[in-house]
Amino acid sequence: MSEAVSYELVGNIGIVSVNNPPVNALAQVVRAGILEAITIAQNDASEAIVLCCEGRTFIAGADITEFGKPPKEPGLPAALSAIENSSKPVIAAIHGTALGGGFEVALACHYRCAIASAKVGLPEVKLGLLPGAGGTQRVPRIAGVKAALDMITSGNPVAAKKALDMGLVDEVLSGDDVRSGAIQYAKGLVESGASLKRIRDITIDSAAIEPGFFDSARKQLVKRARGQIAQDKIVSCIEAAVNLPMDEGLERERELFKELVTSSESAAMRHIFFAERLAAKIKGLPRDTPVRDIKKVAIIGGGTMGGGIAMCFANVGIPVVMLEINDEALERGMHIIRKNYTITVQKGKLPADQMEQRIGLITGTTNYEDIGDVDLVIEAVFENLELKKEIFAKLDGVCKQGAILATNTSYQDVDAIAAATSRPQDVVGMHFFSPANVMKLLENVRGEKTADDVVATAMSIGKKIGKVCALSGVCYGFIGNRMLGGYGREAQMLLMDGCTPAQVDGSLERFGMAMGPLAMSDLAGLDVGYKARQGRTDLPDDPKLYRMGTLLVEMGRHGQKTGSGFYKYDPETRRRLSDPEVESMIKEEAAKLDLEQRDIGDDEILARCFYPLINEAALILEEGIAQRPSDIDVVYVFGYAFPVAKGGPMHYADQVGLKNVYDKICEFRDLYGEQYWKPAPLLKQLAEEGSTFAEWGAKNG
Ligand code: 3H9
Repeated sequence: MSEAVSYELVGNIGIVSVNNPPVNALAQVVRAGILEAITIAQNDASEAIVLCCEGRTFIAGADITEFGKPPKEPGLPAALSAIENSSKPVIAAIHGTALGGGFEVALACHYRCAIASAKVGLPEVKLGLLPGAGGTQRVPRIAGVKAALDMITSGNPVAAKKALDMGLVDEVLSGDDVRSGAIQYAKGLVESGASLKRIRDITIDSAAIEPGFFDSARKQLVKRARGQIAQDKIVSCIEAAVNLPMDEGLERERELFKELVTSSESAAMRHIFFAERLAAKIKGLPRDTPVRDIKKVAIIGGGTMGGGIAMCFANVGIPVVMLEINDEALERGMHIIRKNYTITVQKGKLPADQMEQRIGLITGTTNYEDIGDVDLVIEAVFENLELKKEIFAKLDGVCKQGAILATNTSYQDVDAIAAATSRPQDVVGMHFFSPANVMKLLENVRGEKTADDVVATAMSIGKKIGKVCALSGVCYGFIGNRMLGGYGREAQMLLMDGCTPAQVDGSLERFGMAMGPLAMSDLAGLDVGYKARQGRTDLPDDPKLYRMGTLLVEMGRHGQKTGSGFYKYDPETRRRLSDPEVESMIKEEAAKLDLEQRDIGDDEILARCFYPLINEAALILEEGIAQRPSDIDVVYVFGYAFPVAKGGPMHYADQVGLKNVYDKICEFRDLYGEQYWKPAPLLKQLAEEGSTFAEWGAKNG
């Protein structure tokens, strides 16, 4: 037997046990081991076979590291055929998460039992793939076409109880001991003379599918897919499950899986899967670095940001004290929190009683003395360094020793804030993204004096509250906002050179950005950038620079909140509409500056907006602000809605070719000046070496 799979006979039940830590992925040794064990079990005294797993989970899927490499025999279909064609019933015993190929193994079994805490799912779409081992053919046969489509195109897991209701599992076991529960269940099946239930033998009633069902599913998925191709192919597979015999359906599924596994989208999404996990690791810090216990949290500031952060902690059962300057502000903050939870309840995503429980965990105060006992404070007041320093000096006075003092600042100097206390080792940046209860990214900022265990705690508590964490060093804007400067600047420069706002945003949205930069500025408020620019002395004296953004604010067009900005907004639907007034104003302003307007295509728009971002990222890497290129990709995908199917700006740059990026930046430098376009030395070096950020990361990250 292979090392990763063992087989033993316990009474009349054969036990196939997979042991391939950490998540029992279906590496070649596992596939071979299952095949061998099932073959042995055919000829021994067993009357039923239980397939279970050691460790924390049932099989969590194919081994993703094998994709993109030459296939190794046996393939998964061979192991699944052996299970399905077994002469004795095979029972999958599920604990943890049965995902992807892992759940497909379970679906090939004749019966599936699970403990109550288990989940099953087909998350392949999140890797730009589709279930390639029968998932698209078997799930519609047992759960129905609509449920299968929802499950496979969302990729979201289903808890055991719901899986039972959907017909995905046959039994939810009592207790946590999956192995003995499954043995009992198997014995019961043997005693009752249960048949070999093969999902493949079920026929789907195609007459029950409404005409046009698949076409309308495709249309609905286009928006969610944001340029990804897997969704459409999943619909094709499920259509095949309805219209073709099982073996032909499996063949179709295999064919489309092969197309996806070699696609650039899936490569990008797999890159992000591993990048996300790598970002949690801190260079030079052992994995088992002790973390501080966080049992109670205080948030300073109950505005939109503070309220959102409070919700993140209440959502995982951690009590929060929210501190505001007066009762009125506090009440406003609590009201926003209640409103946000109510929306979640109305959407059916949270039971009403849980909403009350969560709100019950959030208390308010206006007195610093009341937060002396908390383990973590997160300051979330507006961006004013002096105010933040004052607050940290107060925190230093009241907080217990060992409490972590975090600032949610987006730009300010964490070291200067830390210096306002007598305990800079306990000060760290925890930069949440708005809305904090929704956005996945948490950019933790390590100050010069931040203690290792404080950094480790910020990363681990971030994971606990469901965030994807990345670590940044201290600089203006940290990783994400620092890179954004040139992106926003060029979006406006393009207007002066001949684009309309809709053209700029359209190009970036077709690329896959959730929202173009000008529409995004309208959403955030044009006055925000305007005010930030007022205080800056480092900007070139150039009348072209941010001209439209400035003029629009001066006209009272602050973006969505005033009903107009780069666009106008339908007062009823809030839909954005091109505004001919803005378009002619752009032309007039360009004429005043003697600028020649020209037709600009998508390629130039993408290069002008993204290459400054990539160039800044190269500086960030050289300066050691980011630990590795893939962390920057994580920041952009989870914090700035960069399309995951493009893998983040660093991965994208590698795909375009760093020489191409560098040459273009040099071309723009010659056209528009070095004050905007100055190639980063690292980018130049890698371009000349014919290397990539990924290769640099592997050596230095
Ligand atoms: C598929 O199945 C295709 C089939 O339909 C068709 C085949 C023909 N492979 O996430 P964690 C590593 S596609 C390789 O931190 P958690 C991970 O990188 C697959 N490695 O733990 C990490 O390594 P490290 C469909 C994997 O407890 C370590 O395991 N399945 C895989 O927070 C721990 O991971 C999926 O997409 C893998 N499949 O979460 C499921 N999975 O320690 C993907 C994990 O070096 N996996 N690793 O950083 C997950 O969603 C989560 O890992 C899971 C555990 C929920 C299982």
